[in-house]
Amino acid sequence: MHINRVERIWMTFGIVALVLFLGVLATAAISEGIIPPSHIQTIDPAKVAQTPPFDNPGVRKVGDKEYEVYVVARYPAFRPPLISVPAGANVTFFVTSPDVVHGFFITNTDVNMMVVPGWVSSATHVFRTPGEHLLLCNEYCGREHHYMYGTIEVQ
Ligand SMILES: [Cu+2]
Repeated sequence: MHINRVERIWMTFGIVALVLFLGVLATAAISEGIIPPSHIQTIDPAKVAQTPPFDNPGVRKVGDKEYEVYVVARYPAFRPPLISVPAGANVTFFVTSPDVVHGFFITNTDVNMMVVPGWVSSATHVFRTPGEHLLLCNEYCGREHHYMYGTIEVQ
């Protein structure tokens, strides 16, 4: 098969660039120990339903204006679907998935995490004003992905 000289140069450039970028990515990921966003907390995805506190997901008051919210993202819904927290409190979300990769995005906040089976992703947020926020899965997880949402009610 004959390949034009200019075409060959262009293909070589593309392949070298691809290998170079993958090399940089792999080197950075390995040397910096890059992992999914979490407290480096792991969980057996097959036993999420039996593992406390994910066996009973929901809101826990852990101190004065300190809350922890445990959420299970399981296709095609979040458990619990409605999360009520007070305004002005420090709210830490702990999210895991027993099945596939999901997203955990709370509208009008900077809470936006990938939820990977086997890991517990966490983020802390203070909701300043009362109101409602939509909780969305923003990682395509299956045919009913667009039904995967919840509500954060700030009182
Ligand atoms: Cu989804």
